[in-house]
Amino acid sequence: MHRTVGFVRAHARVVARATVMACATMGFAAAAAAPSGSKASAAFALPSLPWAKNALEPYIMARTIGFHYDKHHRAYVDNLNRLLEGKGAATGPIEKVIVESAGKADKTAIFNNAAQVWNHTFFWKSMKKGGGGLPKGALLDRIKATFGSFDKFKTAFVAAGAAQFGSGWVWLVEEGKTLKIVTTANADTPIAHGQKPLVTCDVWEHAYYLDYQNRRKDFLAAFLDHLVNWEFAAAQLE
Ligand code: MN3
Repeated sequence: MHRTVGFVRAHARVVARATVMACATMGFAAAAAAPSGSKASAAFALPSLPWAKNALEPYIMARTIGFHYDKHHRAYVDNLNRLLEGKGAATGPIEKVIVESAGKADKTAIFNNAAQVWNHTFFWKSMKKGGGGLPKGALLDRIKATFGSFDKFKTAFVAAGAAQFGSGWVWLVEEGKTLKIVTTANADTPIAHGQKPLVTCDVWEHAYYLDYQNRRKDFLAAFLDHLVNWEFAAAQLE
């Protein structure tokens, strides 16, 4: 969790609001309200996967995506809606819920579930069939300038993801005008810290255990070599 004292917190919240606006075009808007008279409906809907469940095979098998999306991602959506039910807090984009609950002791469950909904939606978009390899153009130039070479970036990204103790995420983000590799623990997310995510890989065991067991590094290497969607990453910078 980020620091929650004095100036640092106030500054972080201003930055985070700007991030919410920057993310507002990503398609995470709340679902339309229920027709009157119907049973109260979910405020946030589970976003569709951007590809078929078997599209990432053999690097991530359909069975893994099935559990990960239909059980884990859906549970975060359901939990969030249950937590927000009757509180009138589910209006507006989910980014607003995340930023407004971040670092608040009485809203930890709301933050965890909202951030996990957002992180997973972003993770699916961070991958595609036939992905991986080198990014193009300005993004490649910036990665080389920041990390020394694309291979050095890959080594650092895999090392960071492998070193994340327990559950969490590894990200390529832009902070200010600087690219960075960062990790977040559990549900935590760069959008709560004023950083702009470009791509992420989920390093919770549920993301890879069926396919890779304890070989998290092999999963991270497959993510970079065969799955990462660099066009999506580049689009985040535009
Ligand atoms: Mn996950």
